[in-house]
Amino acid sequence: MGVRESEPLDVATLREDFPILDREFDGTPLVYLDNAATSQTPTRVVESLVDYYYGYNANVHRGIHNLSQEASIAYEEAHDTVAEFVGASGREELVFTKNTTEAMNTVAYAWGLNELGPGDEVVLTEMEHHASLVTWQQIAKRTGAECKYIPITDDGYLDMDAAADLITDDTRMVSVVHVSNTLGTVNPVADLADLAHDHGAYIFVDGAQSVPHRPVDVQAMDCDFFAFSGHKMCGPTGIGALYGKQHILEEMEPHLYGGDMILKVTFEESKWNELPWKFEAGTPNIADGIAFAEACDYLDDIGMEQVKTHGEALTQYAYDRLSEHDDVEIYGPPADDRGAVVAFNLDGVHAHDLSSIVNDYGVAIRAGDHCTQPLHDVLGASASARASFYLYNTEAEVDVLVDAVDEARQLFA
Ligand code: C6P
Repeated sequence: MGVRESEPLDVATLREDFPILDREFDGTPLVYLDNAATSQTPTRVVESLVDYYYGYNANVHRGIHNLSQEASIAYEEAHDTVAEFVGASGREELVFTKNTTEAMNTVAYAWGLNELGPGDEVVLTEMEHHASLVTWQQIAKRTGAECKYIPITDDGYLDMDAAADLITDDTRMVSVVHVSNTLGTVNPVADLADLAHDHGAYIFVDGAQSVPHRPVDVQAMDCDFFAFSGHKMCGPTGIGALYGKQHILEEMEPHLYGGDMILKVTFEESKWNELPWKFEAGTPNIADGIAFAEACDYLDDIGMEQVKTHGEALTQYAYDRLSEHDDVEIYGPPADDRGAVVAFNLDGVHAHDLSSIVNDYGVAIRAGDHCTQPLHDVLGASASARASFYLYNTEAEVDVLVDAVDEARQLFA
């Protein structure tokens, strides 16, 4: 498939890349609308794993034999591919991690524990995922720093006036989600980066829900750190990435020690390896790293602009259809200004019951707090149901969801 900037996605053909979408449960076809949790994996990404294990499985950076050379080259080049996918300048700025959560923890431990102290502030938002909220909260407790939260407006945007007041010369880190996994809000991260930098602070952008769905350029947004996960963007589980500006990563001390992250070791001292290996201690996740790059190539071949356009159209459609009844409350900004998630509640039906009923229709959605408990407190809801879309979803699948929600409405009437 070539890049077709202006053409809509050929979803019917594209679905053939995802054999799992043909699954049925007792004759009911699967409708997979839980993509914000984990996306499905196309055949060529799975094949890249098989190719690795059947063809050149060996440890990297540790052997001069042929297999190790092949694995090392593929693993290193995977960093280049993933770096390029988000606009980083090269592999030096792109550390492979287990996932977004581990990327956050890497910066929190390697930078936060060393740099933060009493009087310092970390500014987050009320819509943070627990991956950043809990991480900075705990690092703040250990260092004596304080966390502050930018509030959201009634329509689910960040209150940027409050942001301007909260980010001060005491701020050392601004940690903000790019696209909210619950509200779908697309935050103005470049503006927040300017605000942070005006006060000498760093900004960490959580791109778990943006990189899979829209073109991202970390240099254009001028963030200092950026994190994302392979399993939400057609890649395998167990692999993600931390982007960091090279000069910052160079200044940072590693927080995990062991093999491959060193250049020279004596009984007294150790000298760290060059980037990014300094932050990849021990045998890395070689196979999944290579498959992660294959997923980036897959999305690149389709075209991220088309992926974005398709997601926006489907989100608008789902929003409109779910809004046909006024007993449905949808959280977050209007349909034409959000990421590909729609979190909602049906009056009188708990989100878990709703999720269970739509499951009988083959529809997979998520119910709960979506790892945003404090945000749900702000919304005044203990839980919500969430449908989330990706490049292979169709309007017909949204219709199945809406029919299933109708069924729940009738059952609980
Ligand atoms: N959100 C969801 O269903 P990991 O688990 O490390 O790959 O990603 C964590 C994470 C961080 N930030 C955001 C905005 C996220 O959405 C997620 C993962 C999933 O919404 C699982 S809780």
